[in-house]
Amino acid sequence: MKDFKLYAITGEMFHPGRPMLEVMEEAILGGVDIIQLRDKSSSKRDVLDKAHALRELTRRYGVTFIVNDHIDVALACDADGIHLGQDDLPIEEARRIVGPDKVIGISTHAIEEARAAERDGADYIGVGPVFETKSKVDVVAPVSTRYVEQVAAEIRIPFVAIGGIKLHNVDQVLAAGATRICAISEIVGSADVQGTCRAFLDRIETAGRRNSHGIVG
Ligand code: 3NM
Repeated sequence: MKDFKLYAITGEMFHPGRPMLEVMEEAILGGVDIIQLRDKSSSKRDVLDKAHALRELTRRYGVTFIVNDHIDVALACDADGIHLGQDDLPIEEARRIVGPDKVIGISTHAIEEARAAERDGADYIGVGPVFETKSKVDVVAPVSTRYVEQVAAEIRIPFVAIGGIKLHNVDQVLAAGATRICAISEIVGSADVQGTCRAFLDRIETAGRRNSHGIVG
């Protein structure tokens, strides 16, 4: 898959009164390179409508588009890939359905799940929730930056840190070895979505430069 640094997920409850497409376009203008449609409450028909609209938007800007949970919606709108949870279809079954070219990502919350995802052919994993989050209802307890360190040391496929990541704590996550960051509330709930994305990217790039010079911490 095309590499990425900043991954934004939709979260309409964080921007009441503002159209989702407008907020996600601002995130794109701020530099996010993946957008995921995540909608656990709308009807499948409504999710499909949103998916078509986001597909059109992301294609216009050359941004990767991922659909959460709904493989059928992902295929119907020709998304670049799908994101699975641990209780969704197993990766091998999902791969059989979507074919070799689509991206498959999966959320992981422990190193055993990360190892299994790598073995089963995931293209990337989510690593979290690093901190407490209110954006996910069935969320497990925070895994802390310790789990980020474990994954950074052991897992070879791309991983993205997620869960409660804000501008005020992202440096801890980057210091633990993350090079890709995902957020919902801090991005889409921001009064300045573009500025927040640029600030995240700046921190990610600064941490990357420090690491490539062998500076720790
Ligand atoms: N998945 P926020 S945490 C969707 O750990 C999601 O797999 C998580 O939202 C995981 O940036 C999470 O607002 C919510 O905390 C992320």
